[in-house]
Amino acid sequence: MSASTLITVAPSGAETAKADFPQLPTTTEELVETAQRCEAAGAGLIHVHVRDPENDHAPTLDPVRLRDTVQALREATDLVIQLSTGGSVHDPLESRLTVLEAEPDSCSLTCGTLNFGDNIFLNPFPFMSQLYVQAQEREVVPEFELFDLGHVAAMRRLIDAHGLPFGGKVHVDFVTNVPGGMPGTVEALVAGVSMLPEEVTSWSATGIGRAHLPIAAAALAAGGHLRVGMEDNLLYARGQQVQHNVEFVERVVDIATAMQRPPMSTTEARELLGVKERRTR
Ligand code: KMH
Ligand code: ZN
Repeated sequence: MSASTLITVAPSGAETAKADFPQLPTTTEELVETAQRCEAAGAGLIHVHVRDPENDHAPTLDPVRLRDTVQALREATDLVIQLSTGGSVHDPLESRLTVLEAEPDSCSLTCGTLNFGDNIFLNPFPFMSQLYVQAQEREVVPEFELFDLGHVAAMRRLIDAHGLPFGGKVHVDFVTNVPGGMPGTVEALVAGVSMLPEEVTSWSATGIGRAHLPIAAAALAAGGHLRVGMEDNLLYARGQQVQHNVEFVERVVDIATAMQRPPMSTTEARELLGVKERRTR
């Protein structure tokens, strides 16, 4: 079990509209301010979905905005910068591949198609393969997003077909409680962890909505790392909206510290994930 905890913040996602939830950080300035506060509180990695303030803050995969966002975050923080290649459920596969051109440290790589509420989150195996190989070529470390138990088997197939990721480490993240994916229960999480191939060097977990806290506690107890943020949950407590992503980070820092698994530094996070040195400051 790792002595310290990697805390990932996923501050916005692609599903919530700014008009419905104004505290969602969607401009570059808001994202940078969020990243700085979360880093100071103990986060080591930021999982980023870029939005377009000139288009109602809708999700965008515009290459210029992606590159500028990565650069702004890199100049302002030491966080590991992970761009989402999942995008929104409406993004075409070809555009999702171009995310790597923005040269993030890490990219998400979802290991299978699933129902995503009333939509389909499309991740056919040939797309996964293409993304994986391109990430290897561009020296970007993938984080395997596992929304279901079958995704563990698909990741196994990917590693068998193409070898280890850039950097040699294999980090996975269980995203539980999406309507259509694995439930946000201790039993489902433990089943997923027990299936992980031996190549996996670290794992984290998150629970959508009301599974946020139980999955964080279960992951800590089982030796995993944590992901929190407004992408996954909008309520800090029953009936109480979260006002800033740092609230979620601070809460899990307290829990992890009490459980003798304090947050890891950004230097430790870089070593854990095997990311390439791209820092500019
Ligand atoms: N927005 C979801 C459809 C990822 O970032 O890679 C997909 C998602 C996963 O959020
Ligand atoms: Zn995401």
